[in-house]
Amino acid sequence: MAMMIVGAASVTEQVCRSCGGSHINTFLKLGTTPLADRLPSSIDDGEEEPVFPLSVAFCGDCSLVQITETVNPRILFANAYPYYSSFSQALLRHSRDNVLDLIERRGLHSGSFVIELASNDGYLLKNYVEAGIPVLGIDPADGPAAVASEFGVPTHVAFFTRELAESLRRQGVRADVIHANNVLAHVADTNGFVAGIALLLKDDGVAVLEAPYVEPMIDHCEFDTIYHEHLCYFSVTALDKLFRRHGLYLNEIKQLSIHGGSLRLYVELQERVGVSVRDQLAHEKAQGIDAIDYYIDFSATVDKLKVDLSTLLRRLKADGASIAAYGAAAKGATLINTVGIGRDLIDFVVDRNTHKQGKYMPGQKIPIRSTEALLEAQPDYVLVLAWNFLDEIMAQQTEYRARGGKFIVPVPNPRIV
Ligand code: JHZ
Ligand code: ZN
Repeated sequence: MAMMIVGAASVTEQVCRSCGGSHINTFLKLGTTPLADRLPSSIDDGEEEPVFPLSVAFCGDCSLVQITETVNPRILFANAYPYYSSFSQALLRHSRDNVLDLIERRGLHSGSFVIELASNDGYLLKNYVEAGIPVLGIDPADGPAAVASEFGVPTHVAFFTRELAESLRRQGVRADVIHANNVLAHVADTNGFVAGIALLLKDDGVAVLEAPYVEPMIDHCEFDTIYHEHLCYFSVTALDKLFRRHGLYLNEIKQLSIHGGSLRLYVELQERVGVSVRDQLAHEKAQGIDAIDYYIDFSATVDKLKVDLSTLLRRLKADGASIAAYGAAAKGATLINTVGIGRDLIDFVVDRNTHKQGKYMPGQKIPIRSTEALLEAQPDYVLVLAWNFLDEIMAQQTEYRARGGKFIVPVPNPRIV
């Protein structure tokens, strides 16, 4: 169903999203790509898929890595957004462990209050509900929010903004814990979002955020995690400056393996910066992550990976092999569209997410099927687009492998396993 879009489809930013500085250096251009989570319902629905420029820049003033194009969030998130967190067991375990740790460390109980921004299908908050701790989810995507309500997670369907935070605060809402996983990088008004967190925290509350970390993205050539939903690629240096601007302090961090390497950030209204943050700031300085030189070679590394992967797939195909792909992930859309992997190479993509099955990959229009299709068709190779869940996928596909099937992992260098 067509929806009314208020405002332009996209804008090209001229200044830094975080500090407003004008020393923006573009270091990677991925051309124009379609939207990674907008899955066409047919190969030819007569509708031209919109494409947008995808270029990455470094801010010389605050060190934030960011894309320069902002696509209207109503186009990105509100209309049939197909990402549902609960399809990965590893992510569910990861989220549950996080909640249990916080309940214990902060002594949370039935009188506490927890908010999650971008609560999706309730994958995280349901753990608090089980423990009898009151929660509120906030998420603009109505499909996932409806599932959350079924889990007993009350969800306010809206974008989280400073204005929403002000209105909740006027109603007396303040939280002991605010979760925000994989959402800070998605928000166009970065400063408004952080200001909203500051408004909703109790004086001794903590905001616990997760975001992919720019260091492994560069070092492991995870360029496919770049797409229009991801406006920012954070370093600790850039985050520290962002939070301080709003009277918040990044006091503790943890490095996590999820999504190819992420940071968990513990942010509070009181300044008590711990050794984990001090050490990582020193590490980033020593590595040069706070300077443009660190990013300059990335474009050549990405180009090499693109050529290597394309060559590998074309060679296998020329030798008569059949190839499918695993995971209709957003990052998969970047990979296939920037490398040029179409239906001539990949017969189909499988995904557990029932909301993605029956649809097509953006741009290349490769059909998405259920994971059973792997045993039905037994392709010789499967390109793992959701390489961040490789262990989970391999464990699940023992039968496919026992029958001789092989996986191709695209990053950091294409390899067959
Ligand atoms: P997944 C997501 O990106 C969403 P995506 C979002 N854009 C974001 O910010 C990042 O994460 C961090 C499927 N799957 O989660 C599920 C199986 O089929 O890595 C997903 O469709 N079987 C907000 O979309 C896809 O693969 C499985 O066993 O790039 C994985 O996508 C598992 C584990 C997953 O990220
Ligand atoms: Zn900046």
